[in-house]
Amino acid sequence: MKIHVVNPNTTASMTAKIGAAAQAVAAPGTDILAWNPPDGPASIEGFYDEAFAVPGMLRLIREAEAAGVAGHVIACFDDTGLDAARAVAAAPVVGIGEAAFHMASLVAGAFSVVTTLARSIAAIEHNLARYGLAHRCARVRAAEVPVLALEESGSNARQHISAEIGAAIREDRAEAIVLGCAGMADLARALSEEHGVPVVDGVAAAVKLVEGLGALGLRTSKRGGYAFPLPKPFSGCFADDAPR
Ligand code: 5HY
Repeated sequence: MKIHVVNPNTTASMTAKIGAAAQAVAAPGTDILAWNPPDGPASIEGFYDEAFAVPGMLRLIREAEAAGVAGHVIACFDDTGLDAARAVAAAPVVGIGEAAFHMASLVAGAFSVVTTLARSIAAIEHNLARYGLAHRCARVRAAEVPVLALEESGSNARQHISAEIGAAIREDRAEAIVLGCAGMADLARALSEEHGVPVVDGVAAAVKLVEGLGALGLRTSKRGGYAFPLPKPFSGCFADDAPR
């Protein structure tokens, strides 16, 4: 099966890291298509960046649908544009945030999230409530690491994330940790070994969930909110995005 893993920001090195993390856990016979849009923000740090990442991400969802993928992973921890992607896709669409929350709740009574910057916390807390998992999350923390610092060799991003994980275990009584950024995908195993608790990376979690949905033949319901968009004209720079 082919799985489309879309990094909604435009940083190619992060897309490559995400693609490698996805392929590392993919089953034999699963091919990962790791893409990012050419237009949009270099990183997504809050609601404004997220808004400008969605159109480019949706165009890739449509392109991957045409390529016949078995499913899609939205590799941004805010689950950027998740509902719109599900509306335009027939295949399942899984956000790495939602996937990680569910996986963590299967191995721990309470988990904490460690994300990048404090400005990202509100969207994550909103999603936890929307998914009905807020009661399983002890706290959403920020390591105060800019997203693109995760791409800089020699940055002390990992140390900041590790310190916040230690605080979560001590202060929140977190039994598991969710890494709150797709750019942390390569850190989960080492951080789990360092701290002795499950550390969930949403990219890996989402890939396995899409494989599972595919194996069960479960695709996005096209009734209700995820029905295909109605055909209508779109104007200006969105003319080619019009539903047909
Ligand atoms: C992400 N931003 O996973 C989120 C994380 C965040 O560019 N990829 C991004 O900090 O909101």
